[in-house]
Parts: sequence; structure tokens; C-alpha cells
Amino acid sequence: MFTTAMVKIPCKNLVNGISNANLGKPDYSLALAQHTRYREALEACGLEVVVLAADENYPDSTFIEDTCLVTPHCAIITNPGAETRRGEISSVKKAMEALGLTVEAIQAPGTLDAGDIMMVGSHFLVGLSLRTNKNGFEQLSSLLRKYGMTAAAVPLTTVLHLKTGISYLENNTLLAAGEFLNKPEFQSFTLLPVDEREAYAANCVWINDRVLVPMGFPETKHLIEEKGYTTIEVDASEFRKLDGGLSCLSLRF
Ligand code: CIR
Repeated sequence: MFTTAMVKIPCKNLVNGISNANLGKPDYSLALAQHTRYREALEACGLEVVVLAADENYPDSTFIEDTCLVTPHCAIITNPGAETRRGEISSVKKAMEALGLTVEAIQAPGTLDAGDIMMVGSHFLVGLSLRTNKNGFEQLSSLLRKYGMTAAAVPLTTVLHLKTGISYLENNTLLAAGEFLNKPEFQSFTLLPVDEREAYAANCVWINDRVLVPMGFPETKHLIEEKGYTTIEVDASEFRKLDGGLSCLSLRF
């Protein structure tokens, strides 16, 4: 069960965030409204939401998930793979310390985006991507070991982050698209295959037996509901324009 979420308000400079989506620039007012609705959805799942102020120095900083992995034993501040995002970590570190969490950190030359990390109980699957390197994975792995947790690496080929293409819905159930459907690492899970046309919806968020699903992907929503979950649709169109999904917009712990 999660009790808390942390989000960071999108800054106006969001429109200049990193993007390979080719979907045009986000509309800032719409992004703000969608972010508010996202916060309300987190609250509807019973979470207390800690809100960090917008920071114009970091266009991508609303994608707070990448900056920290929060485990039941400690918070691990990452070293984001994109240079323009490295400075995002200081406000998150402060906020984690203010909550009284034990804080660890990944150091250069290791790089790690926590969008590459999927938690399955006390085991963490970590995508090796353009953002997360082997050194970052090894540092993470040894930090997790120190607290009695484990990690395994999953080399990625087509997606930005591991959780771009896969979401753990607890109960040994994985929502998966594309390259993840055939990866040996995932064959022991019950796989819910996301249709290629709805690949964006492979990034959903399980919170206390509810699942946040991006708006506009009816087949995936149906697939999840058929398994007995209650879904909450949240429009993420403006964040999608920057390659961001629903999970990227919060830390949940
Ligand atoms: C980036 O390229 O870093 C941002 N525009 C999007 C980050 C999305 N985060 C995530 O998938 N965890």
C-alpha cells in the first residue's frame, strides 16, 4: 500500500522539454490543468500528495519520477542520464530529507533515470537504456543490497525508459507492449498484452488496487478492468508530447 505521492508543478518552460515524440509543443495551460486532475486522481486513491513548486530552470522537472527511487527502506536520488535534467535532483533530495527518509544517491559516472526502474515487491527490474548505464545499475544494485533488496538489469532496445513499455499491476500481473511481450525476464508474470496502436497506454500506474490509465485507450482500459481493477482515466496528452507517461509525473511510496 502506498500512502504518499510527490509531484512537481510543470513550469512554463515545460514547452522546451526534451522530446522525440513529433507531436508538437505542449499547451502549457492545458498541461497545468491535466496536472491538477492527475493530483486529484492520486488523492482519490487515498494518497497524501506533497507538491513541489515549479522550477523554470528545468523544463522536464515535472517528470519527477526520474529523479528518485523511493523504497520502503530509503530514497535513492538518481543521476539523470540527460545532462539538462541533472539539477532537478536537488529539490527532490531536500523534500525527501524533510520527510525524514534515509537518502542515498547515485554518483557519476553512473547515470540512472528512475523511469527505468520497476518495483516488484523487494526486487527491482532496471532497464539499461540511453539514460541508465551499467555503472548506474551497479550502484543501485549495491545500495538495494545494503537494505536487503535485489535488482536485475533488463537491456532495452526501442523505448525511452523501461516503464514506457511495461507496468506492474501487482498480483504477478504485468501490462506490456512491444519488445516486452517476448522478453525472457517477464515470462513468469501474467502478461496483459497492450495492442500496438495503444502502446502509449502500457505506462499505467497501480495505486492501492486502482489503476491510473491514460485517457483515450479503451482497449487497454478494458483489458485492465477485465482483471478486476478499478481504473481512473487521466488525460496526459500534453505530457505525451514530451515522451512522458502517467508514471513519470509522480513518486509514490
Ligand atoms: C525526458 O526526455 O527526459 C522527458 N521529456 C520525459 C521523461 C519521461 N519520464 C519517464 O518516462 N519516466
